[in-house]
Amino acid sequence: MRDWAERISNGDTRALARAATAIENRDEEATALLRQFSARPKRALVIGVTGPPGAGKSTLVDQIARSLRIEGKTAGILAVDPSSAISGGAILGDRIRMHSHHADPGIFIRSMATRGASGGLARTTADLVRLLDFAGKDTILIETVGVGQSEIDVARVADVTVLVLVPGMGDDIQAIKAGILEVADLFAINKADQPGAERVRMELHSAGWTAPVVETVATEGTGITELLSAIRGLPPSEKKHAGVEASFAIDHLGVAVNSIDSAADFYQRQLGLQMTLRETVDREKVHVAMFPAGAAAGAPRIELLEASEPESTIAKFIEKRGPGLHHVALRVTGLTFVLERLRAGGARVLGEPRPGAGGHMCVFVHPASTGGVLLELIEEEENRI
Ligand SMILES: Nc1nc2c(ncn2[C@@H]2O[C@H](COP(=O)(O)OP(=O)(O)OP(=O)(O)O)[C@@H](O)[C@H]2O)c(=O)[nH]1
Ligand SMILES: [Mg+2]
Repeated sequence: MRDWAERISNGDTRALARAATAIENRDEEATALLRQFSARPKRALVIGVTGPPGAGKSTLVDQIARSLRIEGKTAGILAVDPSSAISGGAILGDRIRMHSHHADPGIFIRSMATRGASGGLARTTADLVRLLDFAGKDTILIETVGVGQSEIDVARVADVTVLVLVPGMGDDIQAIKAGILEVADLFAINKADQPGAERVRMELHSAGWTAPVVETVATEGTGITELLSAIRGLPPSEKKHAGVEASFAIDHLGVAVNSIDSAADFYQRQLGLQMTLRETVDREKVHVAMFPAGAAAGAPRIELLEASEPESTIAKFIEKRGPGLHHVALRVTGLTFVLERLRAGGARVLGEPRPGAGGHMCVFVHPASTGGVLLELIEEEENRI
């Protein structure tokens, strides 16, 4: 496994391709591999390119990659098509159009047909970005077709998102799906060789959009240098962090106790809370009892934790610090993005999210990063993006 990661970081294209496939398939070995990437802060510039079908996104991405190569930089390209059931026409087209790069080891291209799973798409994309970053790609380009929520999710993975528009859209700008214009940090009016580019620019302006506008003719490579410098002129980290709209709620407070029975006496009999769950989790070597604080669905809970075996982490915790607050668990929407942000900020995220009891994903953050308490982040399946 260490070997595999090393080969990837040394630029071994076959090891990289194999890893990308493992990540797409959510293989177990992919999780182990991703864990090895977590320690390293992200270095690549991630550019999202989105827009309506046929706007010229692939041609533009191809040209940007070409420009980067001339500068001596490497690139990773992820072409994401959330609409295609199987390998659709667009993806195939992309393959053919991008054929010119095939012999170049400085460019790695991966097409993803995603079968409508918008949530998984964002996660896989984020993981592939981490992979390409680890592989040392200087710039990562993500192409998505403008169909709605999926590219809004994908845009969150990107540092900078370019929305590709074309002449002739005019008033149609108003009709572009809600939320898509908002993700744009930059507008590229492509096919500027055709009449009407100025009209699009005016429409954007009069609709109150203030992001920079660059005109391009992707087929001829015109405007690419301007586009790249506009992208680089944006402050990516600020944008990215502002763009993440995660939401949080307290899920539970984990309390390490010597004996659930005696602690339950307080919570149940004296305080009057209901015990809704009592079980032993063998993997964690703990007995668990849950007490919702309130009757509403999703009410925060008190979780009592008792060691079921001497070498349980709960036993060690009590030995070191005595019984008491062991962890705070927050329920999160947008875990993928929260983790990206935490890692970028250097927080000690303990491994990769893994399935917990009840179909949710959870991951821990070390107390050294949180001000002294172990933090558990939980994402419910239905909220996953
Ligand atoms: N005239 C003109 N045609 C362009 C330009 N850029 C792209 N095209 C053409 O537009 C068509 C679509 O280009 P693509 O790059 O495949 O567009 P796309 O947005 O990736 O398309 P999908 O991925 O299918 O949504 C192709 O025939 C391109 O040659 C341009 O600047 N001017
Ligand atoms: Mg395309």
